[in-house]
Amino acid sequence: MPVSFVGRANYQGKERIRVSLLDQIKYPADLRRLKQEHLRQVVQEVRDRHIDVVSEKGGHFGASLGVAELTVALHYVFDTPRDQLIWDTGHQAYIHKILTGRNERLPSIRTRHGLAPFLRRDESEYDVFGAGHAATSISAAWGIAVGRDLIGEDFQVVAIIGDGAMGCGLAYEALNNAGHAGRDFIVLLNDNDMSIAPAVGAMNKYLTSMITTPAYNKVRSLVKEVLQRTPTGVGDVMEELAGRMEESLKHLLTPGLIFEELGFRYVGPIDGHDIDALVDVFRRVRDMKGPVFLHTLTQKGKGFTHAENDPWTWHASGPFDKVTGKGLAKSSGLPRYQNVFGKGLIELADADPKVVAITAAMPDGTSTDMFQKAHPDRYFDVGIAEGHGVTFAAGLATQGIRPIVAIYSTFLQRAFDNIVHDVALQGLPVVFGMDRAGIAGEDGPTHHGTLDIAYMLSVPGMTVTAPKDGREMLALLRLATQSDSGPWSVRWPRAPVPAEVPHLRDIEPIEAHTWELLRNGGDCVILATGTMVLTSVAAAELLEADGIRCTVVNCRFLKPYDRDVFEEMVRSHPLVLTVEEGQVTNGFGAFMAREIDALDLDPPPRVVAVGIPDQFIEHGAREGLLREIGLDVAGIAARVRAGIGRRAELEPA
Ligand SMILES: Cc1ncc(C[n+]2csc(CCOP(=O)(O)OP(=O)(O)O)c2C)c(N)n1
Repeated sequence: MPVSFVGRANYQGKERIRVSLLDQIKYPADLRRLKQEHLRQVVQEVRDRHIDVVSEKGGHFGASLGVAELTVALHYVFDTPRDQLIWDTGHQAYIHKILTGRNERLPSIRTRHGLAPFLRRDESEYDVFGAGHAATSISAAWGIAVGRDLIGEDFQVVAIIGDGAMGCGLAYEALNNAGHAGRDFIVLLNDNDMSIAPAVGAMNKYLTSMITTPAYNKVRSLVKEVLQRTPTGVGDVMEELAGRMEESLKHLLTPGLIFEELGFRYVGPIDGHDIDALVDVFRRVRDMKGPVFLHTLTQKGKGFTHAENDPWTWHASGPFDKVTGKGLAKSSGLPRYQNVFGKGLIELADADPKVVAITAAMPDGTSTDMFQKAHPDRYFDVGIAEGHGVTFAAGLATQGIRPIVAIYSTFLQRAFDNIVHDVALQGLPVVFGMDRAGIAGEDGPTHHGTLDIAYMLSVPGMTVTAPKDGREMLALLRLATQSDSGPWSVRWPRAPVPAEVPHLRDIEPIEAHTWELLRNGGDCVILATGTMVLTSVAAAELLEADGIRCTVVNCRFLKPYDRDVFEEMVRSHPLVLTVEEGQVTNGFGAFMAREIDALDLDPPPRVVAVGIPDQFIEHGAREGLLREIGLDVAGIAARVRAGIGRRAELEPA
């Protein structure tokens, strides 16, 4: 293997010249050939590499920096991929990718055909379990451990989970199920006191108190001191004794010890940036029997000053200047939907004291952080607990409060039963504001919001809406908070709004359940929804040049829909094209086809449903992905042309 020299100015100010170790590591087996004393340098090099790539390409940032030592030590001590590491969520796995055969391709991460943004079983045998949504790691690792025992294998299984994800109920369901079974299995808690935003909730307080209890820390250092003074010959016995002493005192002095009560052997807290301590502890834990809960403390953003000082902002980043930390991405000029929502939400709450906002650990992603500043007493971050957030909203609604639940479309999938059972079945007026609806872009299939139209349409009593622009989004939200017709959903994309949006007070009201006729033409009617409305208008303009005349209707209410306009349209056009930025199976098109069929028209119009095809859509830039699946101007125009051609074929001459 060629040896190269790394000589470059360090952005932290120091000049270094040294032989690169990372150049000699393609897979963890190469790492394991190094002496332990070299690991510090490896950690520095993987951090530098991560900073270099994300500063140029953008991506998830602070979490990987925080687990640099953990990642190096895990692959150093455990026999990966035979031993199986299950990373939670996967946003912190860039350094894991660097060390597992993907360093060269790292700059392609999040781009079409490039490395996946999170973890993918089909990308690497080291990605044991795919992820993107939080808190699945312990359940999956437990399944892997049980599967291992059933087939008589003997490898180690380690779930690595953050303290933010530990705020999610799923993690406790898994601990509760796994702890008392006695199987070999390790849960590694990476505790950095942060989710994307500061971690919230009682478990977070519990973990913090465990670390900061002065009596506990005093006992720990006392035990360490006794150990260090012990002559080597007596070491083993003393170590054992001291270990037991520490355990007993810990029981006395730390609050709760919830993990021990759940059946795990608790080890920690350990400094997650002390590579030697990690290697040592991992070796011991690897050889322990039964379930172990290992608690490490890390700093999110470690090694990059800007991120250390502001880990919230640096959870993820666009390209940036490594010295100043300033972002390099150009903005489109128009605000993003999420910002328009954030401002509108404040105005809604200013006007109505009953309006409150709920987020599930995504205050900035949903722009509810703006609301928090304006109305702190009416803002609730429930942590990564979407199901709980929805049922909590249902409880609030029983008291006359008007909750707006701001959760990404994809994460709201977690709460489907809560939507059905706790909200809709009781007809409670909860408003679901779904950001990242449709194609989310670089975050890929775990984050695209492709299913919400289908799942919301399937819920009896749910008013399902999709605005064509930011202005209409605010008007729909206002109407939703004023309505007494039970639950509402409003969806919007991860994109800039198509036009500037005035203050809510200057936006004209919309009448409930009405559609909007935008263009007239006799050859075809396009029933367009949400983001596809303006695209459909542009497609109709394109077709006009070929002599094909299309009516375009803005179907902002998907359910209940505008019955009068619907009947008029489907009776007067030979071709009905429905267009939605949502999964086409069971979506708006399928719903409309059924409604048209029920009219029993003779002759019936031909119905073409255009939407996201029945497959998982990969990661990449949003515009490119929309083009690929035919949800752009040319794609919609092509479907109209094909529909008209096919109809002509079927008609008798
Ligand atoms: C179900 C779900 N909800 C929300 C998110 C968005 N999300 C991604 S990472 C993250 C924070 C995770 O915090 P933690 O587990 O402590 O990891 P850290 O980033 O601190 O390393 C959140 C909320 C998600 N991925 N999945």
